[in-house]
Amino acid sequence: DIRPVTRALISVSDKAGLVPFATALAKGGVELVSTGGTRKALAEAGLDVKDVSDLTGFPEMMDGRVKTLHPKIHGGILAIRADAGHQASLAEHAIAPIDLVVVNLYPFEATVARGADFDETIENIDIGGPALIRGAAKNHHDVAVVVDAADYEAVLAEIAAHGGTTLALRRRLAQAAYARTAAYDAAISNWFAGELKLDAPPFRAFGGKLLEALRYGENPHQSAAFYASGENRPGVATARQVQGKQLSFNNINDTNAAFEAVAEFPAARTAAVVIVKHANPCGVAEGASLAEAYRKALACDPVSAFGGIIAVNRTLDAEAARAMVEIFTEVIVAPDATEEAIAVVGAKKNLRLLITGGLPDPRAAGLDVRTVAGGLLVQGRDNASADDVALKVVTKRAPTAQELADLRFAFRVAKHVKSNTIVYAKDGATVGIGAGQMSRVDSARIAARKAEDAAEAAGLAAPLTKGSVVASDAFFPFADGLLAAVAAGATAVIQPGGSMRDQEVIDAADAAGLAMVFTGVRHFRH
Ligand code: 93A
Repeated sequence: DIRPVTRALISVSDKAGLVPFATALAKGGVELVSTGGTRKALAEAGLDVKDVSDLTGFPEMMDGRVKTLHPKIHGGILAIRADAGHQASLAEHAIAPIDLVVVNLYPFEATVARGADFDETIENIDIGGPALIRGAAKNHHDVAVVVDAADYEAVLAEIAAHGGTTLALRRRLAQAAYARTAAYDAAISNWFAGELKLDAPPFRAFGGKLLEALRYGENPHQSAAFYASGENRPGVATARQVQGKQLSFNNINDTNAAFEAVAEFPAARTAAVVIVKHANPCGVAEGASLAEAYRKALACDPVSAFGGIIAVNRTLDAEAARAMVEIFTEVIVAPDATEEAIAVVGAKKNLRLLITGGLPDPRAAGLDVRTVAGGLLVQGRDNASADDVALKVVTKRAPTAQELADLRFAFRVAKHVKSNTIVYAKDGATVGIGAGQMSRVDSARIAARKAEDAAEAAGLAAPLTKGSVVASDAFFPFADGLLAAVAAGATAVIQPGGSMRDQEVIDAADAAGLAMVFTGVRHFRH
């Protein structure tokens, strides 16, 4: 699979490293062909270089807009060496094969960066260069393509070692070539989007399809739009809106948080409801029916649930819908809904009802993308499931069957609460959720205090955290977070473990008679 290099087409805007590279090629007997500026630079270095127009019989024209765009060039690049028909075409049209294409593009990004005006920026969109690169990369079986001076060395080394390039190198170079043209086109479309004041230009780089322009973003002074990622995942992006006002940016974000969380509960096993406010669950419960699960979820934090988003894991029925329309709710999202339930929701004209047709698979791989200044941060979705983690009992006392069921429930919920996360749960319902604090102790205290508030509102003698279990999204770095949970009345704990002070935390749990299990899996969510 070695391909000797007899003819190289070199057309580079950035001439760094060019002369030594071309000199080495020429010494190896390679015929050099170049565009105007490149040819001039090489000729000045004393090298023998042909002009592209010597091959095409056409001059560069239209201020350089058309230089290499010619069948004599592209035929020489794209001809398959082992194809008799292609070889016949080369011969018939007197086309010289090209074995190496070296191109770096008009400096579009640098032109934008230095604040050039519109016309100059447009003129710096390279057309012929990407065509050369893409053609050579396509025909990498026979042709090597170099888009980065950093690869000059590798090409020379292979020619010296093997008298030509290896298929392995040509493949690697082809991949780099397409990465370069993709990034180049993304830079052009992002610049265009910025010029046209379109929303969220970076997402265009992902090929996202615009679903709708939103009235505004997280706040009224921010523009916003909703894009489809193309991922086949039932949810807010693919849902049918049965009724209600247009979804806002925050509605979409919160609805997604609620629906991804409720999808952790297999519909065949249990009915489940998640109520979300500001992207955090404020009540989650399982039950024999959706109506029962909703009442349990609502009881966790009825104050926060006002104006919230409700997600259910089963077909929404009329009984559940009747319970839900009793207080003000922004959105209900369900895999499906009965006609009767739709009619019940219909009484509230503004309430948005979304039908997704299914639940997203919490175990599915996928991407999580966010922006940072000057960059995009991409990670695999947190697709670890509470059902799959092997629990390790670390205390003297092992959890009872009821505690164990609630521990798994609480950890399932904790995955969907912003860190630092503390979730108290009892009888398949959250009874206190502490989210988004910078210290785990604070999350534990907030969750306990919310449970006290809920108990007071419900006229209960004691908060439901008494005799509850508690989940922590990450290990307790010290015993203090655990002691706060003990003070709130928790009897069992689920947490990843892995702290330097695990033993200190285990000792504190033993001293309080707690049962504690380690998951080995962390669910940070920021
Ligand atoms: O204006 S172009 O899009 N038209 C072309 O046919 C063409 N062929 C190569 N630009 C074209 N190029 C680009 O010219 C190359 O990508 C390279 O960046 C540049 C090198 O020009 P010169 O050798 O004149 O400096």
